[in-house]
Amino acid sequence: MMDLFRRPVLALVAVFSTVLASCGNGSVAPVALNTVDAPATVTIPQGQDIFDPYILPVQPRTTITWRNDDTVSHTIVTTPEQSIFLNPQSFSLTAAPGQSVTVTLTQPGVYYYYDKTEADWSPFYGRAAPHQGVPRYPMSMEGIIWVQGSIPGLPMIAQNSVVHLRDQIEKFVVAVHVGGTVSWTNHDTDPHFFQTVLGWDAPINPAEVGIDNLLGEDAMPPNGQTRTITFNTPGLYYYFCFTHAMVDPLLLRVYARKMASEYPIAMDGFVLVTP
Ligand SMILES: [Cu+2]
Repeated sequence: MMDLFRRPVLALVAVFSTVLASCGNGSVAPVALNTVDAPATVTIPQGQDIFDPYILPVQPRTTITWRNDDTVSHTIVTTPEQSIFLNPQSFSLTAAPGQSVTVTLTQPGVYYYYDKTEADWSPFYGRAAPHQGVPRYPMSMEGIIWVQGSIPGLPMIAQNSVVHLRDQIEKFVVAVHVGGTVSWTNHDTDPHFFQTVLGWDAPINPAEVGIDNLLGEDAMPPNGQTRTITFNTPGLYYYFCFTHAMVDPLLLRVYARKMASEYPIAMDGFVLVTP
């Protein structure tokens, strides 16, 4: 039993060493195995073109591993948008079939990355749009790493909106300091109905904050009306519009409903609330 358990760990050490050796700095750093904490690993399962889990929360200075169990190479690239809370460090990696690649992130914030061989960056949407025919269409091969911690200079107020005549949330990620507020102005002519994505463990969606109240009759009324929520619990809030998107019950990931005007772009977003 013990031997069976140890074998994958040793295999992982070999992969780590290979990755480090291929970095080109000429020396192989010793690998310290942390047997206490769960490893921060994102898996690329075979033939699905997804990153699993979709959202990975980690502490600063964590080394994150992407393990490619697929039979083709995948790229792992931060989207071009950068701010103090979105992609504060950029990375660009390629994981060959059967191999693992790692990156160590020190700066707290949300890292939004995608595979540029399976999706295209759309500046218009600020989203990675999936290529036609990918196995999980309309889901694109993208993922979120959330490095927890405070971010100096974050505002107490953030604004977002529903775009005029589109089933689209203007900004995918907004961020406020704890105690701050986020306002959504609905510039569309239809109402929209916001709800948090259920099933994630804290610190993702760690508290009832009222987003789910935007599911009700008076949710996001149209024609320039605004709804404001105060966020008193730090965390990463993942939400979507119930009428224009759905949640995959296994991946806990939002995807666009076919009738949504911006299909395949999903009507979803994140609110980062930092301590
Ligand atoms: Cu909607």
